[in-house]
Amino acid sequence: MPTDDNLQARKEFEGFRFGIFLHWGIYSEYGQGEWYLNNGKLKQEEYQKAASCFYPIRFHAKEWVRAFKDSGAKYITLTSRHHDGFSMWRTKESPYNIVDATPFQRDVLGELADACEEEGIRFHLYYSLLDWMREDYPLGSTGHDTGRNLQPNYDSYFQFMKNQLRELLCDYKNVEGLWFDGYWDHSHDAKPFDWRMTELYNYIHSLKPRCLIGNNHHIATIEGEDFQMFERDLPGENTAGFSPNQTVSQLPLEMCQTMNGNWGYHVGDLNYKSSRELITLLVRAASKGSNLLLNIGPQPNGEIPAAALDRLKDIGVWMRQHGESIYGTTRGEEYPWGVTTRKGDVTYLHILKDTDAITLTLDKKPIFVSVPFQYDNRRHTLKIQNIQQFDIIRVELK
Ligand code: FHN
Repeated sequence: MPTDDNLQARKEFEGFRFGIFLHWGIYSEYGQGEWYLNNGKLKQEEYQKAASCFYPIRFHAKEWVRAFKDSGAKYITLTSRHHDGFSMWRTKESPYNIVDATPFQRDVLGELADACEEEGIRFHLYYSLLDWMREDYPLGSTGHDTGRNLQPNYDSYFQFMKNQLRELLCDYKNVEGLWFDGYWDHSHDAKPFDWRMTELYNYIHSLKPRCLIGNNHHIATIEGEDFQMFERDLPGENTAGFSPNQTVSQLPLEMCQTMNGNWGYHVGDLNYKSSRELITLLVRAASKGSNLLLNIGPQPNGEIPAAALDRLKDIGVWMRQHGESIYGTTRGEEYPWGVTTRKGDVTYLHILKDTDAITLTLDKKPIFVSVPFQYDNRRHTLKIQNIQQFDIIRVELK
């Protein structure tokens, strides 16, 4: 049973509608995305050398967080440890971490946690369930060529994860959400693999009852989860092919998407979606009752790529003007011309397609419409003309 605190946290999370996802680690140095250890078939000794020269001289947690805040984002989700097993905080559980293994020696996770606290931004953490480096992690479908001497022992690996999660939740006071990933690594096992997720969730909630747990497992929600996530897809759509069996639950929803084509920094990927495309995605997500967790892959020198900053600025300008139609809204409807979002008796019409006029059947009489309109009392239809793509029309019902 979720506590009252937890239910309150879920409600607040649902109202946020916009967050920033950060994939940052030593993989960023290779500039080949966060799967480079696996995809490049590197041996761990070679790959790990990147730690000994990780020195992001231009990293300023406050500048990052201010840029996210100005974009209108209400929370961030940082990769605390991705599949390469490198921990972005001062963990006692492994020397392979940002403080002990790099010349930088700074706890970037802690600095971002503090900056978020100061700026009033919610702080969530991504945590990989799978590990391409540890010998005790029972090998799944990935990370076969990293050259470790495998000694699978899930009890020991499970304990390691619990210890790390305890550090994250107890040493950094403002961690309000955990975003698990990698569960799918064992989805093709001949004998079903028991991740002991419910046990892990109970442990997390025993440490911090209001902590919001989500898992990118691409299946229906598991007991103990507090929000449901969809990778590269609006809830209920399966265009990316990750989630054919993922039904939409009653939990708060979140979809994640990249700004370009990669999660981690990729030096060759300048194929960024336009600001307009990203804003449209945010609107569509809100209309599905979902948050958008928009990803950025920071550079190895500690800077946010300029193309990402440009888009954050544009989104911020739009959110300052139109945020009312996004924050705290509930699921709306989809129409040939666009979508709607709702807040109580107010419906926001987001015109996403090139259209001159729209006609809408309402279940109540409008008492206010932000543009000239005609209302047919008999048919209960609202007609609006002379509209333009990307207009937002506020309709208040009696
Ligand atoms: O393998 C990861 C990937 O690197 C990235 O973190 C994404 C984010 O949704 N999740 C996994 C793929 O499903």
